[in-house]
Amino acid sequence: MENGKCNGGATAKLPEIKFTKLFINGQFLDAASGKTFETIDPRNGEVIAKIAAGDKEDVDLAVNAARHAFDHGPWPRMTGFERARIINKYTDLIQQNIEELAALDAVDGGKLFQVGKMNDIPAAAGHFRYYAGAADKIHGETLRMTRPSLFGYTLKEPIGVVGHIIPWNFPSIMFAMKVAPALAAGCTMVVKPAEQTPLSALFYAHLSKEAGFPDGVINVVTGFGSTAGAAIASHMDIDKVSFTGSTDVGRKIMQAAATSNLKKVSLELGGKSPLLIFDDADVNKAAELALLGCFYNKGEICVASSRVFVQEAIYDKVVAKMVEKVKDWTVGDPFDSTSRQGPQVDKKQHEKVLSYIEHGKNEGATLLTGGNAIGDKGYYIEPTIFADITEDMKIYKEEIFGPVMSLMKFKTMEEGIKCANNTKYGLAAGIVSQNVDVINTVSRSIKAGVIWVNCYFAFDLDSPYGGYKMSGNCRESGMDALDSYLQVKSIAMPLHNSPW
Ligand code: TXE
Repeated sequence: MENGKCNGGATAKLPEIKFTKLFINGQFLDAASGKTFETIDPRNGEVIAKIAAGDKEDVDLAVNAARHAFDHGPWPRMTGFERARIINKYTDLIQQNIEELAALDAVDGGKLFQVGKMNDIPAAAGHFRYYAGAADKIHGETLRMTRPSLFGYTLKEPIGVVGHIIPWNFPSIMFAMKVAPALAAGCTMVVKPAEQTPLSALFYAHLSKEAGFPDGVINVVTGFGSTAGAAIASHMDIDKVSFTGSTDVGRKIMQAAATSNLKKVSLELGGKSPLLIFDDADVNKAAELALLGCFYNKGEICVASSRVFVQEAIYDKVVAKMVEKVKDWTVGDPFDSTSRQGPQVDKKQHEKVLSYIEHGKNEGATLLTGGNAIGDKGYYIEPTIFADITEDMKIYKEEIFGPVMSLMKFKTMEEGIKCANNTKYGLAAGIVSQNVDVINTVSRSIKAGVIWVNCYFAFDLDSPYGGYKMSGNCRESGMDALDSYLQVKSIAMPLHNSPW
């Protein structure tokens, strides 16, 4: 291959698949229809396991269990301390099973095993530990009230039964990001993992039983979006749906909520995030950040810096450095510790990314490196960089969700800001500069929910994360996420026996 290196065989052990059924009310069950679907290994297109295909009937069963656990069970009535104890035990169990969980995400989603082991699963555990610490710190406010005769205060109460619909690109982190704050708040829930990557969610379900959550608090219904996912979005007895995925499906979920019970909706959607490299940047560091920002997790990340803008004075140097460095961006088996990029998640995503690459070539962009599928087995694609992009090109405007970078040149800071904001999305942005005035002006001018300065993917449990514009309407991580699973109740009473 022309860029990147293709490496050899796997080095880590493949996981044993122990859990393939729905997890409802503390039991592993077949789907009511008896149907299953195949989950596929993207390294070779082979079937890993047959998984229960949950549908509306199964969602109803799971929602009934969650409803019963919420209305009559101990979970929302426990003290925060008691909830924290169980969530902490769950965290310990996740930490004891890091290798197995990382291996499940690697074989199911083509994600790098080493990165899973060092980052994704520890980060998932971190979410549970973080929100365990918050479970006993949920409180309302004493109000001043405008009428002196009234005493008023607020309570924060759990929102109720939550439906979590999660995507395939970060199966463990997404599970934890949604489930952990909802648990701390005292909610009960039904989780639908993506059909491409159901394996780790079922393992998390198994661990939840061992941790001692009461039955019905965490339910997992595997299945397809148009069936199980749609049943969650339109369910009359779910109080909130939290969704991460495509903007198109996000719109459908909002519509389903509007036409059913007006459940609350949290959406974390697509992106086309810009990285702005200013002419005072260190060329080597800037090139590294650009490659990492765009090709990490094979570009299957909603905050990928898929549009890279370089100020003209250093444009040629940065481009040359990226083209040199991408040669070391090794594409290969996700179990091989020398791989930096595994296969795309499935055939559909592989074909989608390759078709965008064809569009780029046909629309007149200059292919600097990559541009091809790798091998005849599995869903591997070369890290691909296009230059001479114009703003009307499809590859510039649409989320590709693969290892494809659009590279552009800008002259002034004002032009850079304008280019960065020229998108319907607003999830994240990166700035590479040493100039504090530039950093401050640009970070305040970009319409995005997350700005990373001289770094990229600087996620932190304490740092709220979410989109402006069509990238979504919620914040995950931090205390904002906890708040999104709580609702405020205002209570007022007269002081003394005075008229109010
Ligand atoms: O996503 P979907 P897909 C983007 C990315 C990618 C594209 C398509 O651009 O190329 O979306 O990926 C469930 N009602 N992102 O098709 O369909 C589905 O089962 C209820 C961005 O896989 O949005 C899965 O659990 N649920 C992204 C989840 O929604 C439905 C992550 C996501 O699937 C449903 C993934 C329906 N009608 C893809 N249809 C991000 N923001 O990180 C599907 N689902």
